[in-house]
Amino acid sequence: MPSSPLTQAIKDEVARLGSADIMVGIPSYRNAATIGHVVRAAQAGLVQYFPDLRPVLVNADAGSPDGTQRVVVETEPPGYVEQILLVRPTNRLQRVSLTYPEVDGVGGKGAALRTLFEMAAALEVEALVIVDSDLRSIVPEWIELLAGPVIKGGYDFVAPLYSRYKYDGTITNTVTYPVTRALYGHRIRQPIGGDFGVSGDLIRHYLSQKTWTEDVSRFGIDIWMTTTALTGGFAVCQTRLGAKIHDPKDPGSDLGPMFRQVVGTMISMAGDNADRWLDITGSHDVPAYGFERFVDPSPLEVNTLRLLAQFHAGSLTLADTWQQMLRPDNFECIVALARDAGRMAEAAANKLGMDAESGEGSAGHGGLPSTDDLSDAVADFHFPDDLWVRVVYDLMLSASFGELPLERLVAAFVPIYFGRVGRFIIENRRLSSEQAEERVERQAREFELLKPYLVDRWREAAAARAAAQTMVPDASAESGR
Ligand SMILES: Nc1nc2c(ncn2[C@@H]2O[C@H](COP(=O)(O)OP(=O)(O)OP(=O)(O)O)[C@@H](O)[C@H]2O)c(=O)[nH]1
Ligand SMILES: [Mg+2]
Repeated sequence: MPSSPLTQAIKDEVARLGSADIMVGIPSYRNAATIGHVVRAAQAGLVQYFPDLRPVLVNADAGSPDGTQRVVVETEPPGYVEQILLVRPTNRLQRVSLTYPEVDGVGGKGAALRTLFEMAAALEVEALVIVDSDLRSIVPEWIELLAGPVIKGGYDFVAPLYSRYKYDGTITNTVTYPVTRALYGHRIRQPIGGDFGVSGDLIRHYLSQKTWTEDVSRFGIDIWMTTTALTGGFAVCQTRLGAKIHDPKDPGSDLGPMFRQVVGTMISMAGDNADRWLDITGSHDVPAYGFERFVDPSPLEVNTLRLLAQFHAGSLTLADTWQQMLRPDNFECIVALARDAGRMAEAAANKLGMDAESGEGSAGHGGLPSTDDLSDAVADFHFPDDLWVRVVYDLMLSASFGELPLERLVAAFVPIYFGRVGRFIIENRRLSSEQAEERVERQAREFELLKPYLVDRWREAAAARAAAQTMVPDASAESGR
């Protein structure tokens, strides 16, 4: 890891706290509206479930201008929790809100977590729980569900298991879940869920890593944590948290940068760890902790037309990159699909009185039609599972063995991801959450089934590269004679 010395203020805080057994870390950026509830739930969880441990709660904020830190500091003190839950904890809960330093000039969620790891290591905690600050559905029990497997079960890494609305978590559903499963063989359903439990040993391992990048300082952090736990051979499990309800995002407008950071990190780690996944076939379940819950998460709306329009727009500006990135037959299929997407989105926009390019409702048209109505209007758009798997694998291959830099490839891939998400939403519009889940599983099986497509090409390219490298000294020796 690059060095990011804690600021003097943070070091002073660590010195004041001395040591702790369990820590809850909450990264935040502009979360004044929601973080109060998260802090209250986390405090209550620490006091109620771990009354004999020495607990600390730390908020690592980006210097939010909306008063996020003030909300944390002004949230009811731990004494309030003791009163309403009628518990007498042995140790007083300590609460801190601080502004974290950037890592090599880059701030973001990952940089916030980096400070939390360093503090947790300095305090010598047994378990660190990380929870997002935009959560609505967190309850005190989440702290037990995330820390319990570490403290009681000897696990090092606890990933969340939650029901999410069928259109939420699209990067997870289309890429990080199936690729992590196919590569490393562990069925971790939410590898970038954002809410984790981590052991003291794994925190020290994180801090010893040399693979920290700018993307890891941003939203690459979650897949970095999960993958580092897997490649390091740590004991991983999942925990049943119920529903994840948080600030909603529309994939087409909010998730482009996040996709680049998450997928860029996933791919560069796959490149660094090929010897750990090339021989793995199939996958296995990962143990789950906690009682089953059946809850329906709140729905969220997605602009399907904009997703398809962006897929098409990508084909107009990025075809050269796509051609270098994808195998020729896959490239032809993708370009044809993008053309379909553009044609259907335009026809649908005309019919619904919307702007075809942006997918926005035009003036005078009251609000956007619902996701279902938008999806009905483009129901004939298809994007086959096996084509998606092949293009994701092509992306991984060209990132490791091609000419173009990873950032450019991943950025160029975003519109293709939009196309795939568009199809996923169309396909799931009339389905229940369980049926949509079955589609995610079907696609994950396809990633496993086609893994030889990736592995065979990977081995060929690696062998060709090794051969080229052994040629080079000979050639220079020749010319030197
Ligand atoms: N400290 C810090 N926290 C951040 C920053 N950006 C995001 N976060 C926090 O990271 C957490 C997750 O961010 P979200 O934007 O909710 O992302 P997400 O829920 O993982 O994304 P989706 O599941 O795809 O919607 C929240 O607690 C944010 O406050 C940042 O720049 N600095
Ligand atoms: Mg969120």
